[in-house]
Amino acid sequence: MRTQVGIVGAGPAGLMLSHMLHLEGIDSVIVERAGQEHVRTRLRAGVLEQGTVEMLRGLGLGGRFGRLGLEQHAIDFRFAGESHRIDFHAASGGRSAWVYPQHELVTDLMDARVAAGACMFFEAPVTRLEGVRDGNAVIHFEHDGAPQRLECDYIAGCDGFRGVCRDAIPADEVKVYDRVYPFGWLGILADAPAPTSEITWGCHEDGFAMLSIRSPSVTRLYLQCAPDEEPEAWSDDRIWSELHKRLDVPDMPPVNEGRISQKGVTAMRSFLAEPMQYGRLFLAGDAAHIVPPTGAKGLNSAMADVQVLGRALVEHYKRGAGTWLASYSAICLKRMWLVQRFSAGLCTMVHQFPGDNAFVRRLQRADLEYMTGTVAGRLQFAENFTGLPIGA
Ligand code: FAS
Ligand code: PHB
Repeated sequence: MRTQVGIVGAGPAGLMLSHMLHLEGIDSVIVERAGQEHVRTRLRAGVLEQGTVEMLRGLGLGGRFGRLGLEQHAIDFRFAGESHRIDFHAASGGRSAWVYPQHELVTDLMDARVAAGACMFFEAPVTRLEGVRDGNAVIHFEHDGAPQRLECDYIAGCDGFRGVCRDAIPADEVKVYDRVYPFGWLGILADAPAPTSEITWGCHEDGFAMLSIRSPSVTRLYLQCAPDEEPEAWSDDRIWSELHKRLDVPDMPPVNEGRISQKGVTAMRSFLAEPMQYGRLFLAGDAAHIVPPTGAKGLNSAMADVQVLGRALVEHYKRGAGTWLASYSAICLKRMWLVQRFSAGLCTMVHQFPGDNAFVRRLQRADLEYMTGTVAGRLQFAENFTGLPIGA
């Protein structure tokens, strides 16, 4: 079996790349270890930045998004018992973010690939890559109980943090930057409408909390917890009590309670592997980088990588030029380090770290006051939250 671009992973990065290439008449094959239904229904991110939305609309994927996506203009930061809004729409000169659950985006992408008759293998774990350096790239995978091989011109490693593609780069050719945080997020889905129309952060001395939105009747709420917390250790009563303590302030409607339909703990990590390319292999999305979900940058960074990689492959196949392919990693890393800076900075600003003394906690409060209370602070947050330029 042979294709122009072999894609490992059918998450948002792999599906989006395959869709982009298809629109330009470039052949790709996706190899995914999980089942299609599992991929479609995994609950993850929830916020799209302006650049991702422009990408969806530009690639003919704005239909369902246009009906279900909820445009956001501001975030309400709660600290010192008060509400401190950042209107990032005004501060950024009219840029927005949208609430649109990742599984809805994956559904849109998967439906588009199925409708186009894409070649996709599910329940097909990739076991190893071969020949990425010498130009005879091969993806080895298993499917229907038999070993398979896919020969490719190029391989896109879109297989997430725990995939196999990053390890295809020799250890002495890759530099890893890693930071694991001493806390996690207990995330719940609740059948309860948001009390206001805005994402709300609780920067409380007992720990961080967030209220986000998934639909007019469903809210996504997070509580800072121990990194190895068992979700079952949190009763519904304990969850709602902590959410009210960390999010409610006088003069604003309190958090609405409702049936909790999903409960899980997400660990927090900042991770980046350099370079993001090696020979015929190109890493995109979580295969190359992880950010704490604080800044809502995981999914959006995957889309930004794919926008650059898709453009580079189209330039190569359609115009015979290799400039973008040669500089793919440099272009993505320049932007990704700024995304790492924003995500890690926010994470450090709003969470309570074990062992921090009163001075550090007062510095956190000063950072929040500067970010929400000054023109420069609001502009910096707005530029980053609505999305940095891609491919600059
Ligand atoms: P993905 O991990 O989505 O997809 C990789 C795919 O590769 C998977 O389908 C996997 O099955 C497949 N794969 C792996 N190994 C393979 C192999 N050997 N062979 C074949 N296929 C293989 N981001 C936010 O912005 N906000 C959030 O709130 C947020 N919450 C998250 C919660 C959780 C529990 C997790 C895990 C992530 C969360 N993220 C969040 C980050 C998330 O949205 C990612 O950034 C996004 O899924 C990245 O997309 P991909 O790079 O496509 O990787
Ligand atoms: C989410 O809805 O998952 C979300 C929203 C805003 C953030 C981070 C995550 O800053």
